[in-house]
Amino acid sequence: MNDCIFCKIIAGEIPSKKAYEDDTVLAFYDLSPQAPVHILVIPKAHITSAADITGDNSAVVAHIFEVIASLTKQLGLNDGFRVVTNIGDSAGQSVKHLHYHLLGGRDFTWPPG
Ligand code: DGP
Repeated sequence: MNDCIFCKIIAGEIPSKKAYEDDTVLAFYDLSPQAPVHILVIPKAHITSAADITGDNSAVVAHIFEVIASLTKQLGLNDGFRVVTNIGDSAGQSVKHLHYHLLGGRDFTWPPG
């Protein structure tokens, strides 16, 4: 996607601080962290949001959660962490490329705002 910020980060056209990368998944630190640990985990294939996950593209989502589990162990988030994905404007999705926010290093309230 030509105008997608996250596709540009994947392509290396916009710099990012990487936490993990393989052939299908990239994890990088959020520019505007909302917790001591705030990493975005994204598929390299452009999927607009979790509302666009189908049987044809869902394998990468399972892999994303494997990456998240591995990252949290590496980062020592043993007391807990939160994974959030915003879908659409009313949920506050500002970048229309599927991404999972991995947040940790502090306590979180429930329900979220
Ligand atoms: P959301 O609001 O759920 O669509 O989250 C998008 C997140 O992406 C937001 O927390 C800020 C982050 N973000 C936006 N642009 C960039 C960027 O160029 N680099 C990095 N590292 N993060 C970005």
